[in-house]
Amino acid sequence: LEPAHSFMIRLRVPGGELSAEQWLKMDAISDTYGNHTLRITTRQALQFHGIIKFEIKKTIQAMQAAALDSISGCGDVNRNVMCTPDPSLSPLHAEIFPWAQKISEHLLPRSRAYHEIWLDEPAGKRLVAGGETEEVEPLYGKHYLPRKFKIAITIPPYNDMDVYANDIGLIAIAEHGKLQGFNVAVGGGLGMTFGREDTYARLASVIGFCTPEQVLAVCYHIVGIQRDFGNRQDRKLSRFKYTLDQYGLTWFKQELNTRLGFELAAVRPFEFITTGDRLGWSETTNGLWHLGLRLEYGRVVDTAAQSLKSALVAIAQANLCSFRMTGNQNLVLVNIKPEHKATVEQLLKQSGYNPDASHLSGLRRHSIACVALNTCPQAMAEAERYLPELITKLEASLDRYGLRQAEIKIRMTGCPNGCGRSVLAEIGLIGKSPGRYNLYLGASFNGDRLNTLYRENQDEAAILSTLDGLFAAYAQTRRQQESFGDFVQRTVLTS
Ligand code: SRM
Ligand code: SF4
Repeated sequence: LEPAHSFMIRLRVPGGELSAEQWLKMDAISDTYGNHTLRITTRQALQFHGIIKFEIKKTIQAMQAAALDSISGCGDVNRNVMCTPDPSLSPLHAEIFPWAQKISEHLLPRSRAYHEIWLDEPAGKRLVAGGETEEVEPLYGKHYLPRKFKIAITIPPYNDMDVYANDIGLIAIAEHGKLQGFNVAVGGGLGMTFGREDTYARLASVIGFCTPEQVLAVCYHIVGIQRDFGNRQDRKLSRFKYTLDQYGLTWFKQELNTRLGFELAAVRPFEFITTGDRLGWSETTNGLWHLGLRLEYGRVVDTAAQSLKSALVAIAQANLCSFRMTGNQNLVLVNIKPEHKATVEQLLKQSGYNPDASHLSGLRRHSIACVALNTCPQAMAEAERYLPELITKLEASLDRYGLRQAEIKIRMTGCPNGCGRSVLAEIGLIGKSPGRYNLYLGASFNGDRLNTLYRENQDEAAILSTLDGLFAAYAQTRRQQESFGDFVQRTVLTS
């Protein structure tokens, strides 16, 4: 008898949008085939854990019945394309948001293998070039990319997509209320491997500007360059960031311009203020309301204390909104009519969930944790299951120094792969072994500076004591408006 192997399946959801009907169908999958939880990821997708091998096919077919798929959720291809999901962040949002879908579609593999294997599509619909019998992949070719590839779109002044963490970051530029195009940033990637000094996190470099009409070609050819020049000998060095650093940005820009047949224009000015989500109610000019909900690391679950999963089902059943997942593992309920606001709020409150995030500390509101134990095979330490408890202990320090509402960004991952983007946190904790973490400090609040390794292999007591000292100093000697990351950078890391 074969053991009941259990799998994780990741949905592809460009921009993180699900209709109420799709939400209900995904919720049903989690109960029928999964572990009764939905897990919103740091790339605005949805994961199902605990899918038994014999039920993978049924799960994928249930996704298809909701017009959703798992194509490029994983693998050496372009992954889920992210876009700022909250319509209240810009009047141009409705114009920019569909680009996530368009870019995702443009860069999808053309193979019908997924449809044949999982959806019982008859063989024969394959793409074959004149006389060939083998399938042809126009972009990915025979061997696909050397490694995964990631794209995100963000709308300044919000950097809620952590755009610099992506292989391609697209920064929307508007002038006089009209979308002009996108600044293009290349070569971001956060993964590192302990013991391999030649691996490192790198922020994307902003290299130019393209119009909306050019953006599909720009993305396509950048992916093509990585396909042709990326390292295929060593997977630890195969991300696009290493290709760029090996060949240099000047070479890369020339190669891109040649493939495009035009030059990228000069970078346009922009400014980022935060990587956080807007929580709570906000209204758009069309009179519709949006409710940003802070979730505990993306896990949608019913517990003894709180039945949020059921409340979201009730909201979806009444068709009161659409659902948009954020890159901070949160959820925005969008397009709520004014007359439905009270019902939405009541359903959430009845479930034990308080939609007013101001009762949470600033540290908790700005926290991210990756999945880690017990489903992630790479995890060396806890993250999602432990960070809430660690924050409770840190809140005692914050209270001591009057910092409960201070907006400080903390992120934890169970290993240095960086799924919770901990190297972009003001306080970053990266798991080394059970109960022990490397402590990184000093990233910027707006996501444009990485942090620095401060202490290695720290247990909880050491982490609490180090941070207590730093919080005390921050409360006493910070400059006006100085973020915790900037403070630590100025007083500890560079002094
Ligand atoms: Fe990730 C691998 C979870 C975002 C860098 N990531 C994994 C795997 C599949 C573990 C594995 O190799 O078997 C994790 C599954 C855990 C589980 O039990 O579910 C996993 N990654 C996640 C998610 C679910 C974290 C979360 O808590 O939300 C995120 C899913 C995103 C999505 O929807 O597509 C997730 N992963 C990221 C990010 C953040 C981002 O993209 O903004 C990064 C850092 C950015 C980057 O790519 O550089 C990231 N994941 C990695 C890496 C390191 C890649 C590298 O360049 O070295 C791995 C390992 C690998 O690829 O070999 C990895
Ligand atoms: Fe797993 Fe490491 Fe990613 Fe966390 S950072 S989900 S432990 S691979």
